[in-house]
Amino acid sequence: MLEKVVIANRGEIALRILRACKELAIKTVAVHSVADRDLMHVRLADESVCIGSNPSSQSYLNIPAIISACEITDAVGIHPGYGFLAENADFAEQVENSGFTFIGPTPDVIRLMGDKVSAIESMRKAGVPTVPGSDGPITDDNDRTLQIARDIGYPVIIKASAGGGGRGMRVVNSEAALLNTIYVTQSEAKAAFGNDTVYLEKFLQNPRHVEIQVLSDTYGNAIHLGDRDCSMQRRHQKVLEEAPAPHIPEDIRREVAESCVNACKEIGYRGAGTFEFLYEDNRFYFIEMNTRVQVEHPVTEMITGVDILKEQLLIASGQPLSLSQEDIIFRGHAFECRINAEDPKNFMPCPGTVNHFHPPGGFGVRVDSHLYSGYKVPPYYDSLIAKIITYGRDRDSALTRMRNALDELVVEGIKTNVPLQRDLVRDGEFRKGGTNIHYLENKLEL
Ligand code: MV4
Repeated sequence: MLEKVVIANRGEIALRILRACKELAIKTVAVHSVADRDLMHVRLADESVCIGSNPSSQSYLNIPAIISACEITDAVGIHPGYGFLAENADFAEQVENSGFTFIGPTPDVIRLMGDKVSAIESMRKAGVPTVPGSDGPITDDNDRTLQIARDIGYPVIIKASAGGGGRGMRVVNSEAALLNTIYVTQSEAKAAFGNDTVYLEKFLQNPRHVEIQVLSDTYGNAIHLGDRDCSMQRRHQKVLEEAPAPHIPEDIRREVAESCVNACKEIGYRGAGTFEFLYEDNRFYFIEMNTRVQVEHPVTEMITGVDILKEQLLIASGQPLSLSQEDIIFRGHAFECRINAEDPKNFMPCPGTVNHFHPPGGFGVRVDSHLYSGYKVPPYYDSLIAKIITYGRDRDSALTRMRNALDELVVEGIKTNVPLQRDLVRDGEFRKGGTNIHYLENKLEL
């Protein structure tokens, strides 16, 4: 077992990593910025190291400082959480070259999935369903490009291979606009990512965002933990997630999940990962893979009983998966509401002191949060302050618990999006299940 681990993150996920380490009797080192001295996990960790000033670039993205903290504390592994350096292949490589364990996939696999053209190609070869498209980079053979788009039919979407998560993409509605849009997307990609490779896909107009959680060990074993629906989003920020994704035929659900397990084996995946799909008209289309633990992992934990953070640590310790696919029993339904320190009307961040925090509780209610009364939300990082997670034997009971949990929740002193979440869980269409990626933005426009 890993003896001591550096937690290279902050906020709720740092606390989540710390709790998993404590269950496995792994010692913990919190690394933090100046403003984050008073974070809950810094108090609870065995040791802590201040690694730099408040901007992320000086602290949570400061690779030499994090590796130095690992060295001076005699830690053996680094957990990157999500965001920051979690999907930075160069970081993973430097961690391993310094003799430490990166708790995640190998640098090669992170790099392969970071390049969307190569990610999609390896998935297609592994039998994962992908979006009809250019099947590789767009070349300078314009006649060929025009023919590909004609065959697929408009609208199409041009995406930067180095983009992802909604960055560097443009929709094209007609042939007249295709070549110019490709040129503009290439130029922007070159400026933003230093890489002008772009690819083309059929543009799906009203899809849902459904993703599959996987776990793989270093011995060629892989399993899936089912799916999550993350369609409720605004400007690529997820707001409310659930597992399982509602109203998907069981045979289609199983087939896509099994294709993900096969892909994990083909690419030599290690650790926890997520396959992102668009889902439209009963079909799944792979778009990207995330090589990290995700914010919304708790909904999967609730319906499977598997502690994903603990599994990450066990896999990184070199242990074979203790669970086989037959051991995974999907039971009930779970929701997660993300609570952000932001203005509920204009979504501007609202840092400040939380004078009073009262989390909800009771059967089937889980709160993943680093908040406490008197905690000061700093202005330097993202505004997620809590995740309210509810579980029930079916979707309705999990949703009833969420309505009640949000009514119990008290966060005073700063503005939060709690009013929006209270409204959403009472929304008629959402209550039916299966709303698409545009639903929230359309609702907010009214
Ligand atoms: C798409 C798409 C429609 N068709 N690809 C946005 C984030 C990035 N992960 C991929 N994205 C999209 N790719 C095709 N071929 C629509 C989106 C999209 C989206 C996807 C998931 C969640 C929210 C979204 C919001 C807008 C657009």
